[in-house]
Order: sequence, then structure tokens, then C-alpha cells
Amino acid sequence: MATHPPKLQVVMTSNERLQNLKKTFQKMYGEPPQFYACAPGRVNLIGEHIDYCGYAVLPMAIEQNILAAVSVNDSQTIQLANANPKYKDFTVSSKDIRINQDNPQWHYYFLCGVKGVQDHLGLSPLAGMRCVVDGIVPPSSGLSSSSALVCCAGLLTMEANHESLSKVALAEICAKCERYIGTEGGGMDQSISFLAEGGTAKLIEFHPLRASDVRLPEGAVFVISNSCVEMNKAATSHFNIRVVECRIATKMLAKARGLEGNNLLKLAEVQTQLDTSLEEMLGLVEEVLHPEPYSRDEICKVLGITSEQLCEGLLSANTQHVTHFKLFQRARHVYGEAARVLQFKSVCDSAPAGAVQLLGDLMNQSHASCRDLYECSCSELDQLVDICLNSGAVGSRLTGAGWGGCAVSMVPSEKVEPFLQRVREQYYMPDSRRTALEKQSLFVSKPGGGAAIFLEQ
Ligand code: ADP
Ligand code: NG1
Repeated sequence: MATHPPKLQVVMTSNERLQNLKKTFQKMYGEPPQFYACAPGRVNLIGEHIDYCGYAVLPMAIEQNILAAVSVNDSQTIQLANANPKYKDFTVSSKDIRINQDNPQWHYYFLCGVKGVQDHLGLSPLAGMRCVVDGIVPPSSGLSSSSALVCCAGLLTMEANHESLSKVALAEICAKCERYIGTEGGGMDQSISFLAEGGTAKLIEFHPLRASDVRLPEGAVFVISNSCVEMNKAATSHFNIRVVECRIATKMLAKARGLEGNNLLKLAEVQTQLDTSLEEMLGLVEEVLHPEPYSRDEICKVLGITSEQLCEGLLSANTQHVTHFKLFQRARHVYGEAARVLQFKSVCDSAPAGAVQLLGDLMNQSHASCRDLYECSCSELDQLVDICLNSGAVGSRLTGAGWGGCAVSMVPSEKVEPFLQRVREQYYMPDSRRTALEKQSLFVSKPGGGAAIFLEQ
């Protein structure tokens, strides 16, 4: 697997988006950019909400990315601007970078990437920079716009400070530093943003981080459709509540098997300690946990901890108010979904007859589990997934964090045109807001390449 730094590519000046960004930069700062950095968003084909539990996921990078133009100076300030006027300019001293979790504005994501690389390399002083960011990953839609921004910022900070880090190191640094914004994500988004290679999806495994190629079957394509419902992870507590529920479920299962001394925090760690199969872990969930939500009192009693220990050791800042936790349902989803990822990879590897249908079935099971056990879908997404299935998809599921955002559908190649037309008619055309967003909301996606730094020729 490639571990060298992201490639320095030389691109032609004919790229219209780059030229527009260059013009904006020059107008804004009165000088040309010295280099550019880009990092892609991603679509997760299967393996939802399991990366932070330690399990492998199966995403591919998308063509849409965050692109930044950069110049370096010794002003000890970082000046940020955005091609989209909805994201306001921001200037900060490079000696005083702080991230405000209570107000997750766009520049804080950028500063997460800067600070992550700064802290990792112990950079002091940090080079002054002028940057203009141009992003085309639909925000808060499950395609990882936030991580693309964090990764782009981390990468350009490395380059501006004349440092070199491997792609794996950058992915790990960016996964860690995006948590400065307050969400306790796994490492899927940052890993695929750095480790992606054009033409192949990747199985991303953690501890240690590694990525291997997954050859998608011929005869089908992946279509992304946006429900047009936005869900900002950092501004709500849905995401962290799920992380916390998985952490508490880990403790309960560990306790039931006498592993409480091992300080396990992820559901995958229980499986590793017990050296057992995912099927047996599903059996353990049925045996140890009950479907009724757990109260705080019950959790404390079973784990033998005080309410203060629960708040400080297991809950995050934005989940302190939660009174009930669905441990059984969340753990069942995680172990079941982890098994589906392995099955998906194995079908892709062996490419048996009927592979497309088998993969579609796994995607459908994944969506049902996200909807019913993990409760991270929403009515619009469920409606969109149904429309996709009725329009010719063999499999369709929510992708990314959920509670809104996109669905990904697997569609036989010869059915793509009628599929797009039917989804257009049934989901987008009946609603004027959706109709206006349709062009950037419904598209075929092929596995794209990873983050890169480049100069203009
Ligand atoms: P996602 O699932 O896309 O990662 P999040 O809600 O976690 O969604 O993050 C979205 C946030 O990322 C936006 O609210 C914004 O702060 C930031 N963001 C995304 N795209 C851009 C962009 N082009 N320019 C500036 N900030 C962006
Ligand atoms: P998105 O879709 O980018 O919000 C989030 C997490 C992932 C993963 C998925 C669910 C971050 C940065 N990303 O992705 O790690 O847990 O949800 O599978 O928190």
C-alpha cells in the first residue's frame, strides 16, 4: 500500500475551476497562489457507523472535492476566504489556533486540519498562509464535505511548512483532529480521502490503518441521489449519541464476559478479546442485552460505576443530557453490518454468477438495519431509497452518517438512463426546491483518486 506523501502533480491551466479560483485569489490578495491542494469527498458503499467501533468499511472517493489555492508568507497569520460567499472570510494568528465546538463554523474545520498537522509535527512557528477554498462536495449530505475540508487543510499545512508525511500518517492525523470540532467520528472519511486511487473502491481497515483494492463488478454502476435534507453532525447530538451507545454496549458486553479490567471502548475490541466470530457476537448481544432502552441508573448499577463516572468516562460533552440508551439495537446493527462488509468484499473478490444481485441484497439489508436498528435514516431518505428500488436499482441504502443526506444505489448499467429519469420524476420534480437542486443531487459516481498537492503549469 502506498505510504509516500500525496503526489505533487502538475496540472494544465485549461481547468476552468482552477482558473476561476486563481482569479478570486489574485483579486482578494493581490498576488497569485503558489500551490493548490485538493481532497475528495466519498461515498460509502457499505459499512455504516462501524468505523468508530473498530470495524472495516468499504467506501470510494467521489469526483467532487475541496480545492484550495495557497500562498505562504512570514506574517504569522492565516487568512482564509471561500469562493462561496455563504462562508465568511476569517483571519487568525498562527500562534493562537483554537476550535470552538459550540459554534461549528466552516473555518473551524479548516483550523482542525491546520492544528492537527501543527500538533503532530510540533511546528512552531507555523508558516503564515493565505488561502481561498472552493468546495463542490454537497455539505451535510453524507458525502464527507467536512472531512474533505479538514484533509485539504492538513495537507496544505504540511506543504506550506515544507514538511513531508505519508498518506497513512495524514489520514490518521486528520481523523484525530476532526474530533476537535466535537464529533467522535471513526477514520473512514479521512482515510479514503488520502488513500483513494482512481478506478477502485477500498476496504479500509483500522488498527493498524490499511486500505486494499475492491474490484467492483462489471455491469453495474453506483448512483448517488441526495434527499436534499441536510444534517450537520457537529450542530446536533444524534451522531455522538450513537457513539456513546456503542461505547456503553461495549462495557456491558465486556462486563458480562469478565473483561471489565481491560478498559475496552469499541465493540470490535470485545470480539478480539473473545477471539470469536461476528455471528457469535450477535448471539452474545441477544444473551446479554435487552431490547428495552437502558436508563442511566441501570447502566451504573450493571457496570458498578457512579453517575459521575458515567458522565465523565463514557458520555461526551453534547450527550450529557441523554436519559435512555438503546444498547441492544445499536450493538446488533454494528456486528451485523461488520459481517455484511466482509461478505460484500468477498463477493467482489470471487465475482460469482449473480454477484450484482448479491451485493444489492447486502446493501438493502444494510439500509434496513440503519433504519430499524440504528435509527439513522429519516422519512425522506426512506422514500428516496424505495423510489430507487422501484426505478431499477438492485440495491439502495443511505450513505454516510444519515438522518438526511444521500442514498447510494447499485444500478445495472443498461438501466441507468430510465433509472435516472424515474427518480427525477418521482423524487425531484414534485418539489420545486428539490427540482432546483437536482443537477448536483442525482449523478453516477465512479471511484475517484485521493488528495493531492499540485502546481499550475
Ligand atoms: P458532511 O457529512 O458533508 O461531512 P457535516 O455536517 O459534518 O457534513 O459538515 C458540513 C460542514 O463542513 C459545513 O457546515 C461547513 O462548515 C463545512 N463545509 C463543507 N463544505 C464546505 C465548503 N465548500 N467550504 C467551506 N466549508 C465547507
Ligand atoms: P459523514 O457522512 O461524513 O458525516 C460520519 C463519520 C464517519 C462514519 C459515518 C457513518 C466523521 C468525520 N465522519 O460521516 O467516520 O462514522 O458518519 O458511517 O465523523
